[in-house]
Amino acid sequence: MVLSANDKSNVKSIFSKISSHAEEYGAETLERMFTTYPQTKTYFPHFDLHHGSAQVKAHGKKVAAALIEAANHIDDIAGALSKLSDLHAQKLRVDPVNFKLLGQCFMVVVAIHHPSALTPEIHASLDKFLCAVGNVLTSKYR
Ligand code: HNI
Repeated sequence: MVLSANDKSNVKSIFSKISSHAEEYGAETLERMFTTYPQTKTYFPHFDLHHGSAQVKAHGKKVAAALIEAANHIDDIAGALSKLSDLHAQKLRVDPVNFKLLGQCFMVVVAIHHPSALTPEIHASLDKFLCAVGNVLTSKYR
């Protein structure tokens, strides 16, 4: 997934609006994913997944922070997420289809909170970016 210079600038502009809401948007993304695609819950048997769960909030913050890190290093997403890529491929072994589901839910959260910012062009660039992040996190499966 190749991001053009225009995609990169679109991603940075939407993330400038997202960054200050990392915990909230991350937790909302996870809650939507667990509700809409219940099969994703199988990776979190050790979590309390109820609405308002402190574990989901804390995890949402970590996931959003990783996305922010990727956006901040958009020319080297693989380098920025290298450790996370090891973790997801070697330890967690999350089926790659799930990354699309999480990305979809994140897009919905952004759309809800920033309806006018998510123009079709920004939507397309953010979609490419989330796809690139998913590709990085599933690039080391053996
Ligand atoms: Ni993911 C842990 C980021 C997709 C299941 N994940 C993490 C951590 C980050 C993270 C950050 C915390 C690492 C640490 O503590 O060192 N995950 C991301 C990102 C995406 C993603 C940026 C996609 C954009 N993860 C997914 C998906 C699933 C998933 C799609 C499964 C449906 N992740 C996990 C699980 C853990 C995890 C399980 C361990 C949680 C724990 O604390 O036990």
